[in-house]
Amino acid sequence: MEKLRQQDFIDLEDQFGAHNYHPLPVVLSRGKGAHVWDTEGKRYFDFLSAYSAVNQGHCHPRLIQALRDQAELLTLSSRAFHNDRLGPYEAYMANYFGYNKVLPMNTGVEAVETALKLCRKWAYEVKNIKPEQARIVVVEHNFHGRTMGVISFSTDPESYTGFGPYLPGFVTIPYNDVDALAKALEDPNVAGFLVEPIQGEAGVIVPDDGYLRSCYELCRSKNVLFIADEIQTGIARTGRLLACDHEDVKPDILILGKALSGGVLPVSAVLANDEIMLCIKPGQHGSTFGGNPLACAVAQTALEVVKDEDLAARAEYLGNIFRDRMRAIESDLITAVRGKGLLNAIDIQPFGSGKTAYDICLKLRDNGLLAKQTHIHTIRFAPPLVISEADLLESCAIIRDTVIGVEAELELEN
Ligand code: IF1
Repeated sequence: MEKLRQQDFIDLEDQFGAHNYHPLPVVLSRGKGAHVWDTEGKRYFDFLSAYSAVNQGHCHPRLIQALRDQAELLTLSSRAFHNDRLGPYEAYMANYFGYNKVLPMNTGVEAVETALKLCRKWAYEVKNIKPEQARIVVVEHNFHGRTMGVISFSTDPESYTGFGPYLPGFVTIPYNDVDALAKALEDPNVAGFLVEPIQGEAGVIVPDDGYLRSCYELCRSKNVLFIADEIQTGIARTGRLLACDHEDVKPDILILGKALSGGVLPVSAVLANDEIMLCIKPGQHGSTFGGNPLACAVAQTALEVVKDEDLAARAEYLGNIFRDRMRAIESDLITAVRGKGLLNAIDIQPFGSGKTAYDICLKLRDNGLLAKQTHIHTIRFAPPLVISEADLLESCAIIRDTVIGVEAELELEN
């Protein structure tokens, strides 16, 4: 068979796949650490890391070894039976994050749904809210996934339009607004507050210092569960194990996904203490694949790697270098640089040229670096945390040269 070119793969997806994405035109076939290669052998720095799922780097040898070893023994038992990886993994994980209990799921959004169900159960069984009356407070510009439940409280028209009717029981307040939360919590039927410690999809929006802490204390004072979606921010991405650690906040319900498996397979989890977690009884929640031995083996190894390679400290150290370098770029195109650890974004102001962050991402691709725009004028930069300092500096130079090149082009056009 004739070798397929990149465009052929793109055409196949276009013809036979649903059109629910508009990817950057590059077809990847290999990854190692902070690098990926396309089908033609061109190498790139990966500055998306599959939305922070590959914090440990592509195809980390320890993760692949764990996958291989377990794959030859047992991949799936279902929860109808016990398996010999689940218990040890749950014990490791509970101890690692400091919670009594772990509830394993697969994708991120399933873990969010699990947390919402858990919060409602707790509301009725422990907080004694009247049946059907429980409310959960959420914030504007949230992103928690794609299920019916979660899009019901999305404020992004693209995410929710045309998918109604929506699930009731949610109250939306502005992000980074402690007073709004205080007001919302005056309703005694509020059972929980769901928040991303840094909003990813919204454009890497970092709230004011003290926001999480104040929200947490408000929740505490009103007997409301503080539920943190750390699917994107957790597991060392922001320079701490959890983004909530920056403010010494310990969520009542912690939601993890993405890098929990180092990008090897979908593994997510909800953590909570007994008073909350034991509200869900046998038969009331579950998943065919949740807690499967393959996932447990990989996830435990993924967490070990984060500790053994000190990835949180790396993210903190390299993140400071990255933001310094971005702020040093002498270009009027860059109007903002923000982030924490290695979860960063820059805003691009295109001089009314009609050019968008997407156009810059195409140029970055040509120059050997893959990144993804979010909204029209923001580019997110989130390399694997294992990236070497030399590679990070080289990447910063690529970004600088690309932005300066685009600016020069625009000036020529004007
Ligand atoms: C897509 C965004 C990132 C998440 C948070 C839950 C989930 C996500 C904070 C759901 C997932 C992904 C999903 C992916 C794109 C990506 C994304 F741009 F859409 F917003 F990362 F920033 N909570 N985020 O970020 O996890 O069920 O997907 O495992 O295309 O939807 P999932």
